[in-house]
Amino acid sequence: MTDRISPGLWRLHVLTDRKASRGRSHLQVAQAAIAGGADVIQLRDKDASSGGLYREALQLRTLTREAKVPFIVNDRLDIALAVDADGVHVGQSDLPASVARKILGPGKILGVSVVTVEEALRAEKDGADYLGVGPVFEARGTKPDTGEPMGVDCITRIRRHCRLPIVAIGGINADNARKVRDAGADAAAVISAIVSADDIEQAASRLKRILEGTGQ
Ligand code: 3NM
Repeated sequence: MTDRISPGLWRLHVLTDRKASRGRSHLQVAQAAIAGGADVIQLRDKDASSGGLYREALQLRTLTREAKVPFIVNDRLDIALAVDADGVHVGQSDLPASVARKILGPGKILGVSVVTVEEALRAEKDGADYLGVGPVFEARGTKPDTGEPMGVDCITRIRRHCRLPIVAIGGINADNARKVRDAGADAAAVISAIVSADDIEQAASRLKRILEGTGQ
């Protein structure tokens, strides 16, 4: 694995979301986010047909390969494998992490969403490379089925018990990104504050600098 494919070094995960992107395609969003410094692009589309998602994933694979940016597919292990993505991200109600790891093999990245320390430890045992932790702040605009915001304490708690990189998610923007960093998160995964911005590149660049600790 190259350094580029080391989740512990990633600071800004940008997740695509068709509905939040104000008419821009996954490809347009990803291009602008990469120009702004996104460390990893995650394709997330819960509504697309398999054929449609495959074609968009292929476009993102070409883009991210040329840009040397890792590419993760949310939930759809079949699509991740079909386009040779760098990995897959699964939630607690998706394919179990242990099964995803078995199918992916050892060379791909596996991210797992967790809320509790128990889930975090199980994900680690099941072969996760990083943990998605959230919702830290209110996120029901982009994930209607998500739970109550847990605040940054959930990051601190999981950080104390688990060594895997923590990627905070849920309502993260330029005003609160510093809090998740200070709480011990290695990275943030962001949808609306980036994909809904007038200038996606600028929004990504600002968040990246905050997460790196070089800007505000
Ligand atoms: N997962 P935004 S919250 C995709 O809590 C997702 O696991 C969450 O979008 C979780 O940056 C969320 O717009 C949505 O709040 C994040």
